[in-house]
Amino acid sequence: MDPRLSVFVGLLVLLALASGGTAQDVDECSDGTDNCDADATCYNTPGSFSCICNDGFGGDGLTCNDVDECSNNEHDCDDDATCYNTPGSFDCSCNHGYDGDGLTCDGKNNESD
Ligand SMILES: [Ca+2]
Repeated sequence: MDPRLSVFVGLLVLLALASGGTAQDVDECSDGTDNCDADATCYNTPGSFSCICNDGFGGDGLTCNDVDECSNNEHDCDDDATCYNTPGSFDCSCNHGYDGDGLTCDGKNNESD
């Protein structure tokens, strides 16, 4: 190899190394080297990555905690249902004497009203 060419190639390698990996991005998410919370989703970005808490969880992505929709009043349970907090979500259950899916509850005994 021409000595001038080998110097040129050497400079190119140094430039690639000095550019901080922008030439060849590392996908920390697929590598598993990210430090996202177990309840967060990792998004690879050029030269880095970001962590976003999943739906139903709040936090900075590195630490995510369940949102208690029941105590925060963020649920959409029927007025005649009881809200039960669950990890990442919540359940609605119609109160005794009411039928429905928890989001909509109908009284069974209209004659007792
Ligand atoms: Ca919850």
